[in-house]
Amino acid sequence: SNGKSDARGALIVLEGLDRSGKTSQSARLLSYLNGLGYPVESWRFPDRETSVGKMISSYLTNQSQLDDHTIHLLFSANRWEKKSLMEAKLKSGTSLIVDRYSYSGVAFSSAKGLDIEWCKAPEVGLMAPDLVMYLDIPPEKAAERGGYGGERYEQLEFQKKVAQYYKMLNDPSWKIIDACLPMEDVEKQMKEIALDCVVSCQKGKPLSHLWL
Ligand code: Z5A
Repeated sequence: SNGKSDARGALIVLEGLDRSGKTSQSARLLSYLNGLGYPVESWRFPDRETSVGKMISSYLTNQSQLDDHTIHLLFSANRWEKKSLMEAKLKSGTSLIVDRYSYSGVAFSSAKGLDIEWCKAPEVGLMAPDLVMYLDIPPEKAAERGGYGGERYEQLEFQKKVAQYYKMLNDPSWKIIDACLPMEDVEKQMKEIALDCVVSCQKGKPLSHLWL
């Protein structure tokens, strides 16, 4: 390693149930890291702008029906179509804050009853996050926030199952954040953890691939 020329960006993923605060916190992290002078972008999955993303969006808003396996593979394909750009950004030194990733893919589909190993298989080979911050909130509390919209998965009983599957995916890249705390407290914790991660990636922590 010869210092700056090797400096790469960090892949930071935010996961959690619907209404756990991912969108609010990714915006805050973005401006914090930008303010410190780090190149950083905020991404989200599903990316509803691509052609695959449009199919996903139509499914989530109940405008189309798809078999559980089919929609699972579309969510995965939506990550694969962004993989080379993701890798290029990281290698060129840009950090990415990503709202939902493969863990959502596996947790939501297994909660419907699909085999967890089958769900993980199409994710193998995608870029592995350097850090996953899981915004932990009891499903009942999340449901009290801002009211669920009309999208397909926004129901309490289903969110409870998703929470159970998320817990099975916890690995050493995970940090569990108490998402019931006031927004500013959550933000403060997340900033510290994210900055540590960006610094260690800059120092040359190698990139890796799923699943670790
Ligand atoms: N899905 C899948 O099945 N497979 C996959 O591979 C992927 C996703 C990637 C769409 O995702 C659905 O796709 C999602 C999973 C599935 N279904 N569900 N559920 P999406 O990302 O498009 O949408 P979402 O993540 O479900 O919803 P969201 O609105 O983006 O939620 P959020 O980002 O976590 O929360 P927020 O918008 O930041 O906050 C929600 C409200 O709570 C808002 O009013 C805030 O002001 C408030 N809030 C936030 N933090 C706090 C605190 N700390 N205290 C009090 N109030 C707070």
